[in-house]
Amino acid sequence: MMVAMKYISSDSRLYGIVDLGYVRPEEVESTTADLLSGGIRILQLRAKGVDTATVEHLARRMQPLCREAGAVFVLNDYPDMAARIGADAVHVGQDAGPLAAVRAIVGEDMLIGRSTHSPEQALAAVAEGANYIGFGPLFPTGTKPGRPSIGLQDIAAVQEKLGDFPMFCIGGINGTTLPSVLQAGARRVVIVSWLLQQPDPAAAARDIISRLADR
Ligand code: 3NM
Repeated sequence: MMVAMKYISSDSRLYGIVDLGYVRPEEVESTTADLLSGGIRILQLRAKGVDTATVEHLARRMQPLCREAGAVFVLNDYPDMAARIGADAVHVGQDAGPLAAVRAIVGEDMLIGRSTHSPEQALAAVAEGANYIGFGPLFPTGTKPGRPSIGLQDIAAVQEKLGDFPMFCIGGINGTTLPSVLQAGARRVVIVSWLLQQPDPAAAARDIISRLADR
């Protein structure tokens, strides 16, 4: 059966991550439900340093919740697992090698996202066939400790070159830093720790999404 590639809608402006650095395994489903009810329509499972059987178990729990909400479910880091479970997208870093190799594993119908940390890497990822990119970290962040921040100065130029291509700015974005990120030309953002640590993540997501509308 041909399965159409999922599509990152032009109004998917806020990308959420259920990151096991902040969410306990037993909270993965409730956190997923909260973020989806807040309107997030692209949601990743990020489980660094967790055994692969647990990652797969959690991915298989998140996936139907995302599907039911019409959201893109993204698995971080494991192209073979993403293919096995039929994820909508796989997200890989700069260390994952050429995207053609990732594409060979996941097939033609899966979205591929790549982390990029400079304008050169951003343009290269798009040229290599990424379906979306992350661009950051804009600010220092405890979610990727020790990673140098790249600042805001390149966002507008890269976004200009990419047109409507989905570029998600990431790293240290929160309710307070968001205005400066938008002012710098960002249209889409990933917010991890701040969103997960809000008393009401669904309400916080809703508020951020309203601030990102019509970018
Ligand atoms: N990737 P927070 S920055 C997962 O620049 C991740 O590629 C980054 O988390 C990159 O919103 C980052 O908590 C952490 O800062 C984002």
